[in-house]
Amino acid sequence: MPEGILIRGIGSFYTAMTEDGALFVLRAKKKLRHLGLTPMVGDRVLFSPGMGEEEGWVEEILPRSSSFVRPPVANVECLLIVLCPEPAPDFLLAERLLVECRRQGIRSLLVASKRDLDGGALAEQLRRDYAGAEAPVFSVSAETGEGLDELRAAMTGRMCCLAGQSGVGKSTLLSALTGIDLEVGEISRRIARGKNTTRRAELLISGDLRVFDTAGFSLLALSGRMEPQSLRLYYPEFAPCEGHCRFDECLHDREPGCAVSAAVNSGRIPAVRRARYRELLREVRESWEARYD
Ligand SMILES: Nc1nc2c(ncn2[C@@H]2O[C@H](COP(=O)(O)OP(=O)(O)OP(=O)(O)O)[C@@H](O)[C@H]2O)c(=O)[nH]1
Ligand SMILES: [Mg+2]
Ligand SMILES: [Zn+2]
Repeated sequence: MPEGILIRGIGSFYTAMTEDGALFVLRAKKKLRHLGLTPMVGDRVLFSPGMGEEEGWVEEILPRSSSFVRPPVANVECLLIVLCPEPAPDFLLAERLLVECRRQGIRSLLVASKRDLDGGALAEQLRRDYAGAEAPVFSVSAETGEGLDELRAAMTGRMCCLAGQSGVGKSTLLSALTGIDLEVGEISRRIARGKNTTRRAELLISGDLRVFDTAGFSLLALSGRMEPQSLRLYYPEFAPCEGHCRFDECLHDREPGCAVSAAVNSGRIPAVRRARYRELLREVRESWEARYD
């Protein structure tokens, strides 16, 4: 049975692309729906091609390495977390996205865009604050083209997706990176608009790049509940401190004798990173305590 990757989904129709670039229009087999499986853009699938003008069928969805609900995309391997000087950075959103990536084993890149506006100051700040976060920082401008080659090189060979608040320049960056005129995309998007706008996602392929074009990455809450004790595991900076706190169950919040507090006081962990961890911890706790509501 042929294998392909779903590059587009509109309503209940999906477009699969095979290794040699052939395209097939497919619908999901009933048996998948009965199993509660909905194909997502980015899915690798086994399918039976349709005869002539008829659409074919998605027969099987191969295991996903990662998945997001909003936007609904599967197999993201690298998330570009885009921030910029104007609108002012939403650091807490970036923090949530970093945690989500580590939970799902997705590589994360911090992209400081619109560097023509601040001469790279935001990128420098991110390099300080996230020095130990295992998320390399890229300083780019879609306007001048600065930094795009380096970013492109980091994206090559991985299924990438851009995320970040509205107005940070994701669409502009996506066009600059791929050379794909997304104006055209806008038009077809408008035609396809209707009941499924929020579910729209498309995998763009340009040379060696494979990037999802998604409508608004509104991952404002962590997907799925998390035990408050787990959050600290997604902070690589904390790893050297584990086992050195006074309490075994230390959440590195405000407990006495906390090794993370000591590391912050001595400057080994940036204070803002710890402050953002605390904010996120509060959210995770609230959601955890409300789990039986
Ligand atoms: N100065 C400057 N402006 C930029 C740059 N990139 C994008 N912009 C501007 O920033 C604004 C927002 O850009 P978009 O690409 O629409 O932002 P977006 O992240 O896709 O926003 P949403 O689709 O709402 O999530 C536009 O007015 C762009 O012209 C850049 O590198 N430099
Ligand atoms: Mg956009
Ligand atoms: Zn501690």
